[in-house]
Amino acid sequence: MTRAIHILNGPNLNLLGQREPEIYGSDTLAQIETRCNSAAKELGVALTFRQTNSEGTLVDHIHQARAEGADIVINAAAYTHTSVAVLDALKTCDGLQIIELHLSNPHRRETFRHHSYVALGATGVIAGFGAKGYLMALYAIAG
Ligand code: CA2
Repeated sequence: MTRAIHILNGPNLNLLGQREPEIYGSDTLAQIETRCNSAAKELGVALTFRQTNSEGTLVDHIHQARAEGADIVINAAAYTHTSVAVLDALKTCDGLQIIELHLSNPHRRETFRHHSYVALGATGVIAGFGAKGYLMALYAIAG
């Protein structure tokens, strides 16, 4: 059976490439999505790539990945540090691989970014490698 992977992106990541390139790089989310689609083809995985600015919709996206039995790569952005709802949704995904992803390394930044709810539900974490981290996560799951 073809492996399915959902890459889920949280709030403000739709603005990637437009501000703070020194922290988040200059690639847009659309460019990252294009690269992920090429890598998914190479790896023979079915990829769904999503972004939302709302917490409830991010929870819905996790539920949809779970319903499809898809592994999850999640950059929950600011909800990483605040959302018990996102953690609870991830914890329902028994048997699925979950990679917490960040473009920057939150541990080198403000202390409020040092705690992650997502990490409590994740198989592993990739942080600090910029846009390349998305491909690293795909290869970690399916390579
Ligand atoms: O490094 C990451 O990927 C983060 O998840 C990004 C979040 C931040 O709250 C996390 O601590 C770390 C912020 C995403 C905001 O995206 C922007 C995109 C363009 C311009 C400004 C912000």
